[in-house]
Formats: sequence, C-alpha cells, structure tokens
Amino acid sequence: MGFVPEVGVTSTVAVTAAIALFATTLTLNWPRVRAALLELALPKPNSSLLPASQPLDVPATDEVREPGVVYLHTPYLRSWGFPNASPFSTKLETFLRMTNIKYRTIRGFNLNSAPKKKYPFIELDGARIGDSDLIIQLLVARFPLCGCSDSHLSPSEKATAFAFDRMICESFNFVTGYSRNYENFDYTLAAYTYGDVASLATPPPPRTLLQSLFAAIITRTIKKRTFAKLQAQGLGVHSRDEIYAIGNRCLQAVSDFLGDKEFLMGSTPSQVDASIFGILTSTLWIPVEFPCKTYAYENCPNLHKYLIRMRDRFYKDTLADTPWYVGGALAAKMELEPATTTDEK
Ligand SMILES: N[C@@H](CCC(=O)N[C@@H](CS)C(=O)NCC(=O)O)C(=O)O
Repeated sequence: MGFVPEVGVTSTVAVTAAIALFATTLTLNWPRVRAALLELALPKPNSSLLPASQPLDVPATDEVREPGVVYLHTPYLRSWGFPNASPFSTKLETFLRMTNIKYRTIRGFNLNSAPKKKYPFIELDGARIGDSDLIIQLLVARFPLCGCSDSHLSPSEKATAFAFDRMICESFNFVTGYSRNYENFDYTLAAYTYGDVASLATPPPPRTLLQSLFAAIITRTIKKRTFAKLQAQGLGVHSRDEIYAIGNRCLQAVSDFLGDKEFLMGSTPSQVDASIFGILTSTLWIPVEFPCKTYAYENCPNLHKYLIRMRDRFYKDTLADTPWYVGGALAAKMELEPATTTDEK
C-alpha cells in the first residue's frame, strides 16, 4: 500500500513535466505553429475549379530555380474561377501576364517565409522580394524589354494612372479588407474554405466540433488583427456607413474615368489595369455580399464588363473553361450572365 502515493507523485511529476515541455515547445515555436494552424485552417485552392493542367505551377518543394525566371509565391490559385483570391497576387500575376517575362507560380501560405510577411512575393535570381508594387518596378528595371513599362503613356498620364493605382491599392483595398476580414469574416472563411460553385447554391457542409473550434479561434484572431490594422491605417476610425461610402466613391471614380474606354488609360493596357483587376475582382466576383459590391453592380456596370475584358485578354488559356462566379444572389437578381464569352468588348 505504501507505494501507491509514490506512483501518484511520480505520475503527477511526469504529467506536469510533459505539459511544461509541451508548453515550452509550443511557445518557442509559436510562429511556426501559428503558420501551420493557418495553413490548416485557411482555404486550399479548390481543385474542382482548377483547369486540367496548370503548366505554370511548380511544387513548393522544387528547389530548382532557373535564372531570369520569376517564381511567384501565392496563397491560392484560380479560386472561384478567377485568378486569385489574394488581390495583390492577382495584381502581380496579371502584370506578369501583360509582359513577356517568364514566370512560374508556387502555392503556399507561410507569412514567415515572405520577406515582408505578406503575399505575394517573388524569387528572382536567388533573391526573395516582397510587395507587388516594388516587385513591378524592379521587374520593369530588370527586364527593360518586358513590354510593360508604360512607355506609351505621357508623364501626365502616368501621374493619373499612379494616382488611380494608389487610390485602389491604398484606399479602396482597406474598404474591401474591412468587409472581407472584419465585418464578414465568418462568411469569408466559409466561402474560402468551401468556395466552389456548388456551395453557392447549397450551404457549406457542417463543420466538425474541432473544425468549429478552430474556425472560431481563427475568426477571432483575424478580426482582432484586422481591426487593429484598420485603426492604425485610419479607415477603422470611421463608422460602417462612412467606410462603405468611401469605397463607393473610389468605385465611382474608376467607373467615371474608365467610361467607354477598353482599359483605364485607353486602348492599351497599362500597369494600373493589373492593380484594378486584382483588387476589383475581389470585390465584384467574391462570394461575399457587401454594400460596395451592390453599389458597383447597380451603378457602375462598365466595371464588371471591364473585368471580363481583362480576364479574357490575360487568362484565356487557364480560365476559359473554368466555371466562375459573378456575384451570387445579387448578380442572379440582376440577371447577369456568367461571362463565358469573349465578345463583351
Ligand atoms: N502592399 C502589399 C500588400 C500585400 C497584402 O496585403 N497581402 C495580403 C494578401 S493579398 C497579405 O499577405 N495579408 C496577410 C497579412 O497582412 O497578415 C503588396 O502590394 O504586395
């Protein structure tokens, strides 16, 4: 009988030591653990929407890198039939597609491996470079004959294009961020996780208990982080109505300036079109409804047609046969046809 308490003490010490070891390991490796959790929880590219072949995609583990080739790291690919659920990845890939620069895509989601802790980033000639805008400027300098230095624009047109670019990337993008990553994050997560064409008509499959717990933690974390970012950036101090009114003004400005033109600056695409396409597809074509999207469909019909034009011009090879999304219940109500044709111009 005398050894029973001893066993009890021994096992208590062992369990405590194991918990302490586990907690220490978790704390020391928290960035990796968090990245792994995000990787698990965040949506994977929806294979049912991927075209049969992805000639440009290389496995993340493939270490072979050709000099002079751009390796574009991106979290998703071809979600919902549009290029990328990450707006800035769409922007950068669209820019690359406008040029004759050779590139490959690498899918993954590990913010710690990104030089600026954000996606997209590229690898080029042994260096990792972050920020879509800085990357574009670097590529234009590195590949002077790339065909997208905007040399067809006058200095004053370049200034106008730059102002629109900043408005979309630095102002409007935060409005969509407020909707996607704060106000509607529960829905965004569901849409990202189960975002395929079938799930638009039918609700996503019920989550298991563990998945629900996970989703609740992720939702809380992302909402908190987004709120802090929006506060720091400035948009977060406004009311909901004010935030969406700011977004609507941006959309209206793009729509008015675009008018009947093929591309923002005329009949030739320029860098700003890549930015607008990247950020606006994430507004008009994402299966999350919010006031700016309603506003765009109701007041700026030329924007939707412009996006279709861009998509058909630059993604015909990979998205042509892919079912895609144009705006859920709202688009259906407005009887917008899925754009499977190219003669919208
Ligand atoms: N200014 C950056 C913005 C990039 C950006 O916001 N990326 C998002 C995905 S589209 C991201 O990585 N978000 C993760 C985070 O901010 O933690 C650029 O132009 O590349």
